[in-house]
Amino acid sequence: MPEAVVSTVSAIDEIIQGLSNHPAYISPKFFYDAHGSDLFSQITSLPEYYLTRTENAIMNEQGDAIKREAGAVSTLIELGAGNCRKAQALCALLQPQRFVPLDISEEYLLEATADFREKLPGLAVYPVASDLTQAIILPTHIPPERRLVFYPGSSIGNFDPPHAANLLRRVRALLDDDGALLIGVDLVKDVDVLEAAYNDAAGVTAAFNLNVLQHVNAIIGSDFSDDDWRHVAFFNPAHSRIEMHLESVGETVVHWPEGERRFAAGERIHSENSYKYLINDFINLLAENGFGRSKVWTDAQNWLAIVLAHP
Ligand code: AVJ
Repeated sequence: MPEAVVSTVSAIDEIIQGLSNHPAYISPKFFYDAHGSDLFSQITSLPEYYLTRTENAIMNEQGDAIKREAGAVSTLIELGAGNCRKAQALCALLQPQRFVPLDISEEYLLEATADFREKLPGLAVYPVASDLTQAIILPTHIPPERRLVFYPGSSIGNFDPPHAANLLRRVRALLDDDGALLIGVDLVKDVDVLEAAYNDAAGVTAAFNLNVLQHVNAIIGSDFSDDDWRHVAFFNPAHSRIEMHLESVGETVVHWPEGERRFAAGERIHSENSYKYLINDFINLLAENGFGRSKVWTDAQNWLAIVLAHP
């Protein structure tokens, strides 16, 4: 299969702009080339990465309640669908007529879709390669009635609060008044638990973080070498977010065809924010952005919440 291509003009410009900035940054959406998506899938079963298993446990436990609250669903739309495994269970529960998975990694999405169609034959699946920082465009034949947008995994945490608000408004605009949003959000908790989830002993998160440099090399033709960088992740309480960075081991110059960037030893590239919410703040964010009525389910430790939000 050919390498998935996000080498649009906007991706190239965006990466060069981020690398030229002080401090340098790379958007976390560039983690997800096919290899990055695969590494993320491995992260979801790490012992330290409580998010996925906690969310799955809540979904399994609250299946009946979710079904009751969601009512009849004609189209399930999943944002950041990845391997589409969460939606398989949700489709079995809610029995929609069609499933529209959106993901930034086209190659990975098409593979996941093939697997999904084998497991749930009968269901119409329309995969859409889509960058959620841009306008969300669905195939025009998807009826507007009774849509459920599913945004699991606390991926909303990648957006800073104003951008999260903007995304929620754009999701609201996809829905009729009979639609709903089912969203997973990671909650503030003990710092040691949070930091362990992003510094796993097996080093998969480090490999995931470093892989973004290879993806950037493929997009802009730069010469990042893994050996020059190390993974750094910590909780920043002032912003209530996990931050991931890539830290230059020594002094390094990174070149690309039309430019370069010098990094001092210890200088960092900011590669991800993962916001952690207080549940009430998140409910308020929903309410301020078009979702006035919310139902919340959480686990016994209050580590993660699943919210069903109605317009
Ligand atoms: C996919 C954004 C929810 O923030 O936990 C996992 C990505 N980064 N380990 C997260 C991620 C490092 C993940 N999200």
